[in-house]
Amino acid sequence: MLNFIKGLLEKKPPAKERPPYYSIVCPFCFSKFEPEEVVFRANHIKDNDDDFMLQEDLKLNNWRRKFNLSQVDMEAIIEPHTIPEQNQVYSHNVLVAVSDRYGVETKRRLCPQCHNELPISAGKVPSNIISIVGASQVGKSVYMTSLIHTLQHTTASNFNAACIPLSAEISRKFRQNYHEPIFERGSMLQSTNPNEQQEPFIFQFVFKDPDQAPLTLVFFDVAGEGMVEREYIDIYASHIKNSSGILFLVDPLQIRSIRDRIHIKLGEEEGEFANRYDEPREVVISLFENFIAHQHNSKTNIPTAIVLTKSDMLQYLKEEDSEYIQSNSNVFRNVVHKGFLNQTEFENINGEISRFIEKVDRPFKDAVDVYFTNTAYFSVSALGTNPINKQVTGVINPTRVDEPFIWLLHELDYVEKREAL
Ligand SMILES: Nc1nc2c(ncn2[C@@H]2O[C@H](COP(=O)(O)OP(=O)(O)O)[C@@H](O)[C@H]2O)c(=O)[nH]1
Ligand SMILES: [Mg+2]
Ligand SMILES: [Zn+2]
Repeated sequence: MLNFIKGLLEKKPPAKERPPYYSIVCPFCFSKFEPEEVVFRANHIKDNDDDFMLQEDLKLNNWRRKFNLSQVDMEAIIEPHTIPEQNQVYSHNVLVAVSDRYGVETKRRLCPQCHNELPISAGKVPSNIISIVGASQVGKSVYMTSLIHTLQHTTASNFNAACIPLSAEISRKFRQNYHEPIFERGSMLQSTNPNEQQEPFIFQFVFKDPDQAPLTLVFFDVAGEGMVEREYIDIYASHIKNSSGILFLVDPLQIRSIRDRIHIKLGEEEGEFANRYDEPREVVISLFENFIAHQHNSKTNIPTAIVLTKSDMLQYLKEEDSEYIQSNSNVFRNVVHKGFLNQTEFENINGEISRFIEKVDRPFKDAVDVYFTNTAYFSVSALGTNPINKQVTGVINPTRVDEPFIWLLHELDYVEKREAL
């Protein structure tokens, strides 16, 4: 009897009814379309057939140009509507393969807008794009690197999952351009050159339990300064609009009252201090007006984590009975969530940081409250230490970096939130 009751209690809540298929958000250009709108890449070349010879692919090359990637010639595009029904293959109600007029099958499904090859799971599982946004110099690139590092090394195993780059090319670029410089050499990145836009980093977060749908994670490292170019703004706009979750980064040093205080405490040995700041409130307003409001003209319910970065710097504010940060503050303590979002830890950090933000930058908090309905507050340190002259001397010691991400997973119904037993 007891086991029976226990069994009932442990039973997972009934799974939400799965729709027959899901709309696809392209992880490369972020356009949104239905699975039947995909096109295919031929799996072979025929030199003596104009249709099937190696050829220029305008859509793909246009996309590649935006990210300063080399121009390429490709196999033919196959439009599914030209293929008789008996030569189309469906899996889970999604068109996944076609055979061309030579009888050669292709499973290379492409985005109809940019002609990049879609992940195998596209259309069969929800597409979840997580955007990392914030003003220039808030720490987006460093945080993205530290987050992916942590997802791969600890979060994945804590949630019985694996975090896998979508392609060998993404894996290599992430390692060479981000992970090795920061985690192996301790050197900070040059600020993202607006003329050399980094294409999105795409990872699959796959649970070992086959009943749990995987997530496609897209991290787009935005050059804040580059957001003036029309083409780039367009990509960025659909990126945000079609996101399932937003990590909105705020640098405590962008907040004037905090900056002045830390300046006084640090005196001479102050290390890196960006000299130009956008007020967080201006960033949130421009984010909303340029990228979100266009569509809905009201609040957005995209879950948005407001993330205070560089929390290691807050040690200069900490004092017993300080009105800002006390010595026993949650921000200095790393917390590991394992299997679920720990409710008490979540409520502690959310409460502390939202009160902190309210105290130091009320206009920003008000703007967030006006535009976003589903928010929570976090603090992270991607490095655990303050680099001097763009160089970290000791070991990198990330603090609470995956917590906002796990909260987003919870809001998207991938993990539960509860008290530790
Ligand atoms: N103290 C401290 N500084 C950080 C941390 N993360 C980033 N920074 C500093 O912030 C600078 C800008 O970071 P970056 O990620 O390039 O900013 P982005 O312009 O938003 O991509 C870095 O060069 C570091 O000096 C952190 O966790 N702690
Ligand atoms: Mg950057
Ligand atoms: Zn696309």
